[in-house]
Amino acid sequence: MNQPSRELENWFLHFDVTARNRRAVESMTVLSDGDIATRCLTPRPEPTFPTTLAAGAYDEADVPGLLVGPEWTAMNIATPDRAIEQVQLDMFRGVLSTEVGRDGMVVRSTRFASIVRPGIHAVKVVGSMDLVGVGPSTVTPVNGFAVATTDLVADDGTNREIVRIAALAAPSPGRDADVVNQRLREAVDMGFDHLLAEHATAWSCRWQQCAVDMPAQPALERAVRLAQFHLLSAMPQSADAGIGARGLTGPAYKGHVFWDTDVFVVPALAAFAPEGALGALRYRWRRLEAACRRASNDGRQGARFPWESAATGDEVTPAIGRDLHGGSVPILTGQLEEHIVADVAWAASTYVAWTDDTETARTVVADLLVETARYWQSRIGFDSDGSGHIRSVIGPDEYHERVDDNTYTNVMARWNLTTAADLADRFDLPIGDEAVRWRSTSDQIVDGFDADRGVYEQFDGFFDLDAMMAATLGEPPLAADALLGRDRVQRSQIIKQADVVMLHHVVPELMRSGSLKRDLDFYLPRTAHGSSLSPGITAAVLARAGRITEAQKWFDLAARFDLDDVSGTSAGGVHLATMGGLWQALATGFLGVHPTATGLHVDPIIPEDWGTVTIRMSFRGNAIEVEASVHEFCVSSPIPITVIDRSGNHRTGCCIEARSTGHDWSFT
Ligand code: IFM
Repeated sequence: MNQPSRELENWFLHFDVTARNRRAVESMTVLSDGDIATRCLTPRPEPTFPTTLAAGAYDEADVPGLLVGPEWTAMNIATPDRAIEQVQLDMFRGVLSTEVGRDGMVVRSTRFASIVRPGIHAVKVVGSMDLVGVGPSTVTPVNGFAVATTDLVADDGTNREIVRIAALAAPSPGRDADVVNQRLREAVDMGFDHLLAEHATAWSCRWQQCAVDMPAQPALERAVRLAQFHLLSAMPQSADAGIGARGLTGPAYKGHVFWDTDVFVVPALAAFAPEGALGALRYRWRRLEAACRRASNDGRQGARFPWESAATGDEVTPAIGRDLHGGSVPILTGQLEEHIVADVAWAASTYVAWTDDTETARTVVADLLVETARYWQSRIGFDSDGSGHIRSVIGPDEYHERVDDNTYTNVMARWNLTTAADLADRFDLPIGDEAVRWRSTSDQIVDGFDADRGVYEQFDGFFDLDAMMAATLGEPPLAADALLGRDRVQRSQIIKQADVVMLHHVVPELMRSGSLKRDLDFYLPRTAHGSSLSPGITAAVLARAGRITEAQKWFDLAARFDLDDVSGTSAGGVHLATMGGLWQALATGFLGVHPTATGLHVDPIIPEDWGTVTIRMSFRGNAIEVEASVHEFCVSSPIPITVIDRSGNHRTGCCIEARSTGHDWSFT
């Protein structure tokens, strides 16, 4: 197997900081050890807000938000007038370098958040003594966080160097008050350079397992690496916490956990950092009791996971939001966006497909699948003709509310019921005749397929709405609800994000033959891509459909979503679902890589101008590499694995190569 390309330039991201992009750059350059994150460019007397966030540390408001921790980077640093600030993120080593100043009056900083010792963060600042002052001498602990810092100051009469090492701990009831002092002493004894070296080595080890190389497309390569950098950084290490929609990179959505994690982030991590995917599943599993309580309060059985989740696993979606004009709007997703229940189960099953972790399948995954299946069994209503329905929901397309039989929700519920029944059989779970009932319900539930059109109807009555196309409002991505108004958009066929199309990515095996092309033709012109979740999955599905130029267009958009602050919302944190979707689009969409019961399916559809693409991941405990171009692919593994091509041919070995025959692959 090859080492990840160490072409230095493509492991660095450079930003010229301006008043306009400052907040987005802060988000993209947050350094997180998984438990605690620091957001800061050059340290200043007035630090960046929020400087410190911790996984799982929320306040106790009705709608809880992430607590903001100590401003440990505050420093007595002056900057000359009209100073230019430049920032460089070294993704290979997890290090941020900054430079601010002009006319030779420059302050430089180097900072990291140790992934070897979570909670130890450090910064070194060097600059003219006129600019770099000593202090402040203490950092105030806030919001229950503990913090201890040490400044090591040196100067040569002209320049001053300050090394600040901080030990941080999130609020925790049983925490030993002295623990941060002890950790700080150990870190100071090791010294900045040693701490940095071990941290950088740990990052490079992470990359050995998962780096993507796209040497012919340096901009895309950097974007995919940035996505992986933030996905890896978001994995809680010791905290019992989920992964929020923006990780710990900013305050947007108050750090809440959505389906973004289950459907967009977990499948990517399951493939290239399975321990992170397992952490996300355990977060859900530990909150099963809260989900069961919710279902019971609703008069249902099993577990109903919240649309937005924080520390406890209770529903924390706010009831009211604001529109662009500051008017209040009711938010119904917390009551109605129920597909999250199946999404959680699906993520669990995806983890097992990649890892073959039988112990987790028998325990964590079995519990999640059984309780979610029980929920659907009690939620689905039956008409007199025996057909099963799920009425009054919101699907992934949030422009349409209180709809009946949303296809995404119904098909995912069907998947949930049958997969839980299969797992119950596999492990001989003591659930009586429930599995039999689940199978029969899954047969009865309607899926909205219109045989005449060959298209799934997104929900009952969708085809009767105004057939308006997104392009009539402008070039997507666009916020069609803001442009048209809530009522108008609800009466139209314009949809916010991939909905039926999502299913072709998530559960393609359940979709009717021939529907992929027709669903794409029908829904793409109607999709506004008003959610950051949409472009990546759209690219993945288009690639599978062989529509490569269109797939590239949406892939490029997902790649630059935060880098170009496409939606103007990156100030609130990077979009982790877009990042997970980007990796999935590359791996599942373009390289056609996904786990099956008998081996790894590989069927690349690589754009000519991409040259060779290499992805690294872990398949059933082995570090593997897939290298693909238009003409050939090669899968390398330390022990023999089985690869399955487009036509279902199997080949087992440590180095499996195939050549394109034009329409198919031929193993060589
Ligand atoms: O989960 C998403 C949803 O699909 C669209 N609105 C934003 C949420 C958080 O990213």
